[in-house]
Amino acid sequence: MDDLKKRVEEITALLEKYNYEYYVKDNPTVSDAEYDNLMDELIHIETNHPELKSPFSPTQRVGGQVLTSFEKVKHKRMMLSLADVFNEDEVRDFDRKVREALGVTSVDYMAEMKIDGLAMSLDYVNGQLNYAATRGDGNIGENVTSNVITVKSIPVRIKVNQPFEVRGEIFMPKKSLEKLNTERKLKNEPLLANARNAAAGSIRQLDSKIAASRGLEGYWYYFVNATDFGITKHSESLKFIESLGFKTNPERRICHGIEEVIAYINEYTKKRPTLTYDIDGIVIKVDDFKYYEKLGYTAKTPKWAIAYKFPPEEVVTKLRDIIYTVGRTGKITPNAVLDPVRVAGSVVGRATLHNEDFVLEKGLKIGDTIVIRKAGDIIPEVVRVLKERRTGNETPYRMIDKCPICGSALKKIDAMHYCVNPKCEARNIESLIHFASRDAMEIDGMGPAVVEEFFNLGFLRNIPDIYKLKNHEQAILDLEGWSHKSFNNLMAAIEKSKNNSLEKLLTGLGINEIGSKMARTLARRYPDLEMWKNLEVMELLSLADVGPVMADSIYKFFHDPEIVAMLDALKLEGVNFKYLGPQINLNSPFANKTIVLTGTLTKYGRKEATTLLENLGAKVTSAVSKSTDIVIAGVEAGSKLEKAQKLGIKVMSEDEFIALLNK
Ligand code: 3B8
Repeated sequence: MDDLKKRVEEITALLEKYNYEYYVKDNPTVSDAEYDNLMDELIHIETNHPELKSPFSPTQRVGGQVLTSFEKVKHKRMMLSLADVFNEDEVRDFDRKVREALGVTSVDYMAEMKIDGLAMSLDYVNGQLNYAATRGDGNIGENVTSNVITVKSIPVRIKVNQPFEVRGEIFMPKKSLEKLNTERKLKNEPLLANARNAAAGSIRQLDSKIAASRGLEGYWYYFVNATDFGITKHSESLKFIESLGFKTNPERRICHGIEEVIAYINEYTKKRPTLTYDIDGIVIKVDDFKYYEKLGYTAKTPKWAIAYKFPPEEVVTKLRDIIYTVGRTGKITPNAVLDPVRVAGSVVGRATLHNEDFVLEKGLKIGDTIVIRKAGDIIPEVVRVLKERRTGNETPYRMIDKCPICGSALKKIDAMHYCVNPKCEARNIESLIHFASRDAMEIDGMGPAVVEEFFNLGFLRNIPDIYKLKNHEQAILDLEGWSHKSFNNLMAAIEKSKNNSLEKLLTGLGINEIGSKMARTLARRYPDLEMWKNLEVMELLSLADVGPVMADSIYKFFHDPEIVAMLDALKLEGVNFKYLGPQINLNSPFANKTIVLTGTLTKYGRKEATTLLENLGAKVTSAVSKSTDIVIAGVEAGSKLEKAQKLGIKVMSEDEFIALLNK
């Protein structure tokens, strides 16, 4: 047995060494076959002797763990983020403030790539990875170790026994993102808009096999305990963690004074497209630790570092046309039709123009040469017209005055134009799409394209028609792209939707002002749709969170004879009208209580605690007042706790709260 244990340790040490050579140094010393043989031997031993299997075994780094949720981790030291600056002047301002605070004429900085990924903390105890955690709110993050260890360049053991924490970025290299998006396109899944979303989405997978398949990487840029090791400079701390096996980004440079920083920024602005990963800026850090304390911190950011963010990429293209879309509420939106161009990682052919005023302000004419970019790196927007490029052949813009779909006159409300014809096809199509959508009735296989096709063929005119689609079986099977299997799947999804809880139906009905969150709150309060037909405006107004506009909208909706008829038809089809979510337990000490959460809750996050309390019939609010019944105070509770004590409101600790949850 001891021999086997020794062999496991031997193989583990070898595989860790080979991982390091291959994934960190990019310099393998063994063949794939040799590596695979060792891995097979280890798998074999672990299968026959599960007691010898460690969660950090090299065999576990291909994924396999499936969690139901991520545990919370309280960071040993606050995990801060960086303040952003957007131009050269602001970079110089930063330098000036640093020099003034320190009373020196020039400062050495370290300039680094600002990687577009997900910040991560790696904590080691006795030389063994203890956890990998996300930043979260800086105080409490999530334990995502099972996913992070699938990044094979990360050491799970280090040759240091002291408390040890490094921080860095987990990211998805450009190649991995492209591959993932190609796969998603084939499967008709929505594409990931950027590297950050892709990395965050991968690390949030509960099944670590998925994270393992995403080709993630990590660079480590901050050594929390550096001074405990006698290290005096950031640049040295990076060399030190590198010597322990951590991958650091080689594209870094010590800059003597701000002019060298500016030169570095200019150099890497040019080099950016040649990097194998996405960066969204440059990080500038004071190199010498002896200055850190003097420079200090704000609540969220250190004052000894800053992030210079690149301006969004701007691209020139042509405005070919302006076309209009009609939303579910009848809202008319002008859209720019563009010559397709590549911008910030994807090809763009459309951009929203919001409303008439926006187009007039920008002074757009059809045929214009224009500049576009992506706002927040995701949504394409028109920046400006290049008037000097006009030829005289451009067509002036005029807002339409009739609905492009049904032809009825548009009505202008504030800045927006609306088609107010309730029978407008476009509005009906949008309503049907909304009803079937994920937040609403969640009918798989009934996306926008299917709804539109069925609508145009006359199979679907209104919501109850969805439940009569089975009568069109032969006609649907005759359509291109449909098989018995896909038809049956759709029918099953439609049947399933009949059993949805009330909040999904309420969301799907598309009552103005009622989104999915409000629908849930209201469904708890009035758990049967039949009750809704008799609600008075005054009663609705008495509810917290319901204002006059919403109350009026709900009242009008349920007093519209056509809608009443539609609801009766749905009931006849067997659609459930009742709330099926967690029942309010009137015996719970939290039922009907108004509760404020303050401080940091360590077991449940704030969101989770709120849901738990709401499910018990409590109302969770943010400000302490006379009408507050209970204040639940977590770690480091501040002014709200003081106020509660002043007002004599009952205060509960997190432990008391947890103990009473199941009462
Ligand atoms: C302190 C130093 C936050 C960061 C930091 O590539 C701090 O250094 C930080 F409070 O967020 N995205 C980097 C990157 C991010 C940070 C950093 N260095 N290279 C990044």
